[in-house]
Amino acid sequence: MATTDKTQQDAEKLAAAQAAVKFVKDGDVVGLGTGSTTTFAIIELGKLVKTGLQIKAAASSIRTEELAKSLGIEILDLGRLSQIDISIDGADEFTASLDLIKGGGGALFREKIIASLSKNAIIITDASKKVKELGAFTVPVEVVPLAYQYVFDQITKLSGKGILRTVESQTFITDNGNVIIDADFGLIDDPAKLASDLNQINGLLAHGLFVNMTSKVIMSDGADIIIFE
Ligand code: ABF
Repeated sequence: MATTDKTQQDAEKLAAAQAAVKFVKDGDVVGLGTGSTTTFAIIELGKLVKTGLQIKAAASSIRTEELAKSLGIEILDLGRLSQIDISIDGADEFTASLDLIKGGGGALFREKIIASLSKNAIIITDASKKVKELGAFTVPVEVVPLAYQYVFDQITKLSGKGILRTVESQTFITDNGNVIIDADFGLIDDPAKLASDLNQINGLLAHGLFVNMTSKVIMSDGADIIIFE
């Protein structure tokens, strides 16, 4: 049973992050995800850069970019990259077949671009993220505001129950100026099919189903590092 103790959970996140950064080599272009687990990895990379590791990075959010720069990690323009050697990111849920739900942190669009560019896409998690079937966590969907109602209605037609994401009663706006609908589809027995259906919706910029995009998931359960690949 995964721990709910924050100290234990942070220890697991750190252990997974430390295991992941071992895969980063001199000269790599590194994709940096967003979230508390990835923050541990970025801090570890910052330490390695200070001791001579030569890397450049692409960031999946403004907050990740600011953290990386503050640690002396050189940031490249994501929009000018045609390949990333290795990326390290978190997830909200993952299955043994490496299907993920991501986007709880609101950075899913740039995270998906980074994952799409990555030769080696590594996901790091504590034990609480492993599930048998995706869907207990709602699927974040980034929507261009002009298409909000249309996309909302299309999600409903797919039997999803959508809720506009707010933070302290204010509509959440992504780094890209869009909004997020958190869509509850219940347990998802065919993530690839749902991902394909969502991809057809005009005005839907990105969704949080990451299917066939992950090289390995590195999970810590507090005692061991377990690699799913
Ligand atoms: C990010 O990591 C998001 O896609 C996901 O929502 C988040 C998980 O955050 P945390 O590591 O804080 O649990 O990549």
